[in-house]
Amino acid sequence: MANQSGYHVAVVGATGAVGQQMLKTLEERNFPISKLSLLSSKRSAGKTVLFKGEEVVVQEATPEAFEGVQLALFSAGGSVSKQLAPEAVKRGAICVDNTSAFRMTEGVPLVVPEVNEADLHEHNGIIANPNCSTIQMVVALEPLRQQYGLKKVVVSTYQAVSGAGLNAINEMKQQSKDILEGKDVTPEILPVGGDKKHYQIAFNAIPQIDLFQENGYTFEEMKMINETKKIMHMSELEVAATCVRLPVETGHSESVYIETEKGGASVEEIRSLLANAPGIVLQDDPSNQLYPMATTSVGKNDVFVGRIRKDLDRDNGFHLWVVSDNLLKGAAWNSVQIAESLVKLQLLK
Ligand code: NAP
Ligand code: 3JM
Repeated sequence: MANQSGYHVAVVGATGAVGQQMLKTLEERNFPISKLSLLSSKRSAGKTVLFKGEEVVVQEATPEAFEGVQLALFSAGGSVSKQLAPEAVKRGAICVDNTSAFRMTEGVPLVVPEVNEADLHEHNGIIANPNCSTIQMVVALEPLRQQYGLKKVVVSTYQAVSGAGLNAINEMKQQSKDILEGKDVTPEILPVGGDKKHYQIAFNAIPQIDLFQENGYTFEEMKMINETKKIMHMSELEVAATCVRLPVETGHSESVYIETEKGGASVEEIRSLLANAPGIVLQDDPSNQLYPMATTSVGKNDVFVGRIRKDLDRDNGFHLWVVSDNLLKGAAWNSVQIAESLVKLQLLK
């Protein structure tokens, strides 16, 4: 697809769960695109995908496919990014990478525009998009950090299957149907495609997302811990995470406990602070049973916050419930938002 004004944009992993939302978001935001290259593995090369009513043919992602590309949005897994993002940079592109491949690499900005947009100035061609669970949490934490200072964060997640890709969504749906029909099921994907064992996700809760590390935490939990410190420039922040997969199609929920530096804040003050913060919608009215839920976050770019309570034992302790569409603010929207920031800051040539 080509027209006169805008940038040559490549979407790597265009046929995937994130890639599809990336295209929808680029279309909705009317991002300035002069040429669009849709890239995937050999399996999908030749298929067509609709963008702004036009059929675009998907090509295999190769180093040569990045000739002339100015902006490349990667969401095709870490190994694809490790192999192809440097090839895209070599050819003059800026890459916004949705995988964990470069997030903790020094010199690679890890950006959530509501929190650390200015870090984009220091890029060397690759900008990392954080993990979905990290993004929605730091959007909620940043206004609290600015106002009260932050000492400690303890988070438990309730994550949707769409975060594990299209195959995981299909596995949950098929399993649910089979179980309701009294059939046996053979889990093949969740909790992690590449691990030794697989467990039923339908009607279940699995306390494993990504592979276990030597310290007993999973990689998803370590992503939340390390990425939060990097994005907020707070290596001293105490962070602990427990990540759980639920049979929810889309929308990650998080129970977040924080301890602030300054004590004495009231729930009302925190509500009004968050209600006026960028990227946040406050949904917190227990008397009317108003609180955020996965289903009501679907299709929205915002981070929803509710259930704000003061800890019963600590004056500087607060509990929050944070929900967002994991494929939008957690992935596609944050990436396109980074691209819009690059344009605004005149960093995209
Ligand atoms: P998905 O639904 O399984 O889609 C995977 C996409 O990658 C497809 O377009 C697939 O193309 C493409 N792909 C696979 N192997 C490839 C290869 N060797 N070369 C080129 N393209 C290849 O997965 P998803 O949920 O969209 O996630 C994709 C990646 O995005 C994940 O692996 C992860 O790293 C990242 N992600 C990040 C977040 C976040 O928190 N920011 C959230 C979710 C995912 P085919 O159609 O040809 O198979
Ligand atoms: C979300 O490389 C892979 O197999 C992708 C694993 C993955 C990641 C990751 O580590 O990049 C699946 C789902 C993520 C993520 O965003 O951290």
